[in-house]
Amino acid sequence: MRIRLSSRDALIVVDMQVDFMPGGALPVPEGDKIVPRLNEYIKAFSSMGLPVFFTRDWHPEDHISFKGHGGVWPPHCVQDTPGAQFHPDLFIPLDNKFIVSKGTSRDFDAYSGFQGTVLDQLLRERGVKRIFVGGVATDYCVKNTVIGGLNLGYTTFLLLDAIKGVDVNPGDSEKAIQEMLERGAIGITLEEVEL
Ligand code: VGL
Ligand code: ZN
Repeated sequence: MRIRLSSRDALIVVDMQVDFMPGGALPVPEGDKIVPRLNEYIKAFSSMGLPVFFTRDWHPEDHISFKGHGGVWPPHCVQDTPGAQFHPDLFIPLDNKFIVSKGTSRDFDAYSGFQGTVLDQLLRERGVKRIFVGGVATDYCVKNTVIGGLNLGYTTFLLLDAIKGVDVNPGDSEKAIQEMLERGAIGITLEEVEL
């Protein structure tokens, strides 16, 4: 498929934070390996004047998703800590970029960038109809953001060459990809985008 980007497109980069990278608190294996490809997408969208959205997990230190506070995850992406920062090599455009924090309240978790955030409102305000989603983790926040976007009526592209999963159980990421595609997401790679 050939995809020509238009003024109604936006890129969504999911949770490319230090704690989700190898060596972090909740590492996604090879999560750092997708940074160069994501940067290519980011530069392509940005150079065309298209908005780029960066979601981030942004938890209080006693967040409900943490072990000992009712959840299953090790503490991660605690607000204003080094682990919550974006990967240092991730390209963050100066203009037309938006940072969307999620999971910011103690008693509420969000795997989707749309859950409890202004992401949908920001996209709508800009007339965005198609979203292109990459980042981590394929089997959690990427999956839920893609499904959230589909449910809200966005044409949703899954960037197959710019996602990585946790795979708590082997095969989780592959299953997540199949589910996203079955629900209507369109899987693409950068080669299919006309630059
Ligand atoms: C995520 C587990 C816990 C994610 C966030 O970004 O995929 N996974 N919090
Ligand atoms: Zn989290």
